[in-house]
Amino acid sequence: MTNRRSFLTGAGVTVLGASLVSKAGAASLPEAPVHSSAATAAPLAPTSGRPYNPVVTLNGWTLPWRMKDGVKEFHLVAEPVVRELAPGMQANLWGYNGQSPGPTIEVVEGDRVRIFVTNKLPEHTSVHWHGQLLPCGMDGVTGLTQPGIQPGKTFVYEFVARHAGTFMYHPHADEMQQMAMGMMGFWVTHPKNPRQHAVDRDYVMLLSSFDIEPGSYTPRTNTMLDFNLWAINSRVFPGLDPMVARLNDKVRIRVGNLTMTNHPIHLHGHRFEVAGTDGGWVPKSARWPEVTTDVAVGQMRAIEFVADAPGDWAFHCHKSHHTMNAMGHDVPTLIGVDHRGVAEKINALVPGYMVMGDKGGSMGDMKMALPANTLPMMSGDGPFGNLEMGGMFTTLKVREGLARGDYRDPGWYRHPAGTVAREWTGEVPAAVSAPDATPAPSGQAMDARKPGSQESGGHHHH
Ligand SMILES: [Cu+2]
Repeated sequence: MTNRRSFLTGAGVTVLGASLVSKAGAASLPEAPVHSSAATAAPLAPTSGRPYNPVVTLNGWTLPWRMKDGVKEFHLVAEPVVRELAPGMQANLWGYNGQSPGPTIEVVEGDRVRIFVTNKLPEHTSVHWHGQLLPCGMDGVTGLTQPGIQPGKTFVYEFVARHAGTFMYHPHADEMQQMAMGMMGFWVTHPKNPRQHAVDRDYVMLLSSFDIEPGSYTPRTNTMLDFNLWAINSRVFPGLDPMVARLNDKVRIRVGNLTMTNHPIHLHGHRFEVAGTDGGWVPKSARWPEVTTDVAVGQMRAIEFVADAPGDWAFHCHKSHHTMNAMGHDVPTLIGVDHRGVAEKINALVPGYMVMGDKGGSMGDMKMALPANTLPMMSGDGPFGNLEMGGMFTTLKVREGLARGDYRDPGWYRHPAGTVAREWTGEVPAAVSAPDATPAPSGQAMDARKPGSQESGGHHHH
């Protein structure tokens, strides 16, 4: 754990004087810390106000506040940022305080909260506090509850965080563009009693998607559905840190979805319960065991489980194209197609041409020349080779003997002897094979359905 002071002076964090943000009224504005490192920041333990158990934003950070006359004051700056999606790829995004997603805001049930929002974008914006029960005029819907915050202007929002739970913030202004550019952030309201809903590790993540053409840096913001990068906290595998848990820790993972499609989130090796939504906590009697939970567009789900199985467990969206990076969309299915001779002929015309996928789609071990600033579709080095993953994928690493609050990557799991799937070298029993599917030689009688046949039964004998 770090306290606020060491957090602020830690690597990747710089504090901008408020005067850089706004000349008018500089004295009254809280500082707007900026975070540039893509590493997961240590949990930010509260130094004022009610105590709580801070969350960990995977590959992100929590926004420090100042206490002024009993009010928690935060300062968000909406601005263009450069985000490393994974080593080897940077994206020009929009976000808050130097990063996309913006910093996580953590408060306690009953806190009065004042949030200054400065707009350094080239167009107007607003901030909607998704899931909060607040005065209508603080809801952040441009045109409906407030005028847009024009470039260069600062607005102030103020409300009481009335109920504990899992929330998010995002613009309600030119939404399709601004969210496609990465503008969003997480919000956690902790319970007044820190023992209520207490867990040992509490991870938070927002799901986002981008459409960045291979070789370019800026998302296409008019894309409606055909995104090609599926991100957790604006990072894609192998750019995501593992989630770490001590054996038998109670773990919560809070997931919010601000993409334009649903994501069935799946955890290996454990059973979990959905303990909360953006509407609040689910009563214990209404929970049931799951290993996958669908997080629909605009929803949040807080899952809880006991990390009782040591190992490196996959955690991912179950839509298989959401665990791939860009370039996968226009590749035709070629399994079973005989390419022999074709590649050589094409190679004479297009040097470097590669036949892909005739034995399945595996491209993990292929070394292709990629355009600049482009990630491989399927990558990630594991202890047994290439993971062939991208996008919304990371791991939950459960280990015995970790210290409380130690979030460092413990390395790859060392499996007990005899517990890893291995090649069988003994006798193999004869396998039952499918009926011979070889087409009958021409001239031989066969039963075939004539396309479009109107005859009853549709059978036609040759
Ligand atoms: Cu998905």
